[in-house]
Amino acid sequence: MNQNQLKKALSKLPLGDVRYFDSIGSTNNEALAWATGGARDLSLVIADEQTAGRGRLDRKWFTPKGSALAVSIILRPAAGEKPHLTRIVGLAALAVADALRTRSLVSQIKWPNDVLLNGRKVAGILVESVWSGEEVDGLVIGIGMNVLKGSVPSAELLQFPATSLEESLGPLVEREPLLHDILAGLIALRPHLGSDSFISSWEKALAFRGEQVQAEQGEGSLAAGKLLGLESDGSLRLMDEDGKSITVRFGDVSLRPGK
Ligand code: BT5
Repeated sequence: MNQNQLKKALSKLPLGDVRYFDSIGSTNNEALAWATGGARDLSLVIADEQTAGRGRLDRKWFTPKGSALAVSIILRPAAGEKPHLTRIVGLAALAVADALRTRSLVSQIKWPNDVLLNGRKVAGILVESVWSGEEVDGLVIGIGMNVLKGSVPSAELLQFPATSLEESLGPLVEREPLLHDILAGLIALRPHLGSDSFISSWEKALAFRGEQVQAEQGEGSLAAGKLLGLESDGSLRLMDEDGKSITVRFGDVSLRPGK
């Protein structure tokens, strides 16, 4: 990643501080430590390569050198945002989807934390919190996106098929303006986090809406039903075959098309 180009691309955004690494274990780990140590709102950790990138639980996220976007955004939630922190993963996913839309790509959000292009995962999001006593004092939004083909892991490493932007846009996709657009989208959408229109935009962007899905939770428990939409906290609403409503809460949920 070209650091001068990166600086230039981000220079007009109202960011905190920016730390860039050619290679790092995990940008989220660096950002969590920095947030605990007092990083300002909208500070960023960006890396060209991650050697220990993380997904949810102990899953791995692959970020090979020179081909992907790996960024962690630190937020210091304002008092008015604190009741809506479960929506932050939606904020990040919508910001990614908006940046893709400006490149004429229609993506979908596979609830809770994946962005799909042509039914394949192009980006994953990992939101983590820093606590001060009983209060969330900081959030780290980690976004990993496959830009060039070389960033897509081989199929045996994946639970869900993956793709890269290159597969839709060709090899000339630049990471710096892409990151700019994701951040600009997130900053623009953030004041609407608590609104009803935020939830309806998120719902509209969901993959499998109106279709049968299976949501596998933690130790293998399975909820199945038609995907209706979202609760106001961002939980997923399904309807089972008896017409009964099911709420799938955040956590380690994997969504798949149902039968
Ligand atoms: C995620 O977890 O999708 C969240 C990924 C967040 C990554 C970012 S990169 C910047 C920041 N720093 C970090 O250390 N993490 C964040 P989950 O839903 O648990 O999905 C993980 C699964 O995605 C893995 O088990 C693989 O099957 C698959 N996977 C790993 N690398 C991938 C890639 N590059 N593209 C598509 N799928 C991938």
